[in-house]
Amino acid sequence: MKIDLAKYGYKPGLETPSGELGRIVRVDRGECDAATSSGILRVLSDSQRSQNLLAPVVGDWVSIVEDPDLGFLINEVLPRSNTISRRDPSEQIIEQVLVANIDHVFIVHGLDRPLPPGRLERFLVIAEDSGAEVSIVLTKADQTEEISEVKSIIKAVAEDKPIFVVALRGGVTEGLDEINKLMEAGKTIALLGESGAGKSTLINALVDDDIMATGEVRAGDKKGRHTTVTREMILHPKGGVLIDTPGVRSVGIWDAQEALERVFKDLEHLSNQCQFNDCAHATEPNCAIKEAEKKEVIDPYRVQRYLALQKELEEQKNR
Ligand SMILES: Nc1nc2c(ncn2[C@@H]2O[C@H](COP(=O)(O)OP(=O)(O)OP(=O)(O)O)[C@@H](O)[C@H]2O)c(=O)[nH]1
Ligand SMILES: [Mg+2]
Ligand SMILES: [Zn+2]
Repeated sequence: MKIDLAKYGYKPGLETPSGELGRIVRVDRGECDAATSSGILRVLSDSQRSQNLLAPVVGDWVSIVEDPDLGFLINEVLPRSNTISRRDPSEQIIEQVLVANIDHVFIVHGLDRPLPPGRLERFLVIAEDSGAEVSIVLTKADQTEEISEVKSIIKAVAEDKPIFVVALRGGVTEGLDEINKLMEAGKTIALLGESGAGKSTLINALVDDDIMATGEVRAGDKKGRHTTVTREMILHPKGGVLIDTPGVRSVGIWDAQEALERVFKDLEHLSNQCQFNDCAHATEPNCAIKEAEKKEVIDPYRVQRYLALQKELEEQKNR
């Protein structure tokens, strides 16, 4: 089936000198699905032969060639306009690129559970670091009476981010229109959030089709069951694509100093008024952060979380 790659985000300038242009819509071990103008192709990532080939991720634009023995091969990953990256969850201190070439990130939270501000801050830093737009989507509005409390938690750590609220249950689809308005041909939106947050349910509702499997959360603690196990790109009827991702409890930030400073610009701004340039906001005299804490104009827990994230980045630099 022919595919109009403009719907998948093709922009002039994305050219391959040799081979066919494709966009990675799904990655399994060593094999990927790629959308090309002639349809979805199953392609191998040619990293055995070309050692320096980047491992392709969902959202990548690639050049595909046909090998008489091996079939379709990716022979080049085109330069990425941006990535969403986190620290690899393995022991090693390395980067893991989650998705590439993203226009908008949705941080998805289910209102059937509490929202720890520290978790939101971490998601904000990795989303902000991509340079894409960032919004927060609250799902399961039918499951809580405390939406305004949750909104004030969000305002305290992400005051400038748009918040969307949806309720999707038994045929009820509240709040979808606002999100559907954002969809347009060529736009790529990635969804991040905890397992059970309702990412796949939201995508199904947006595309009005049961494409992604969804799973009940555990009755007691509302924990998700990790239903989605691979990152996957889904085409929206208006054009534009949504990327579903497996749920993660928390993310390790990666090489995101500037994003950290933007997410914590309130504290960055204050710390410019400390007496010492390298103030650690601990026991130094004339520390603007400590003074603001004493006056109770800033949340000391937010300061602690900020310093912990800074330390995390320092440790990565010094490895
Ligand atoms: N009541 C209600 N339930 C919802 C809503 N959105 C999602 N759910 C339910 O929440 C559960 C988890 O939804 P999923 O879409 O599988 O969550 P997910 O974020 O994709 O989870 P993982 O794939 O594990 O990361 C399912 O039982 C959904 O039916 C909502 O707005 N209201
Ligand atoms: Mg899912
Ligand atoms: Zn200070």
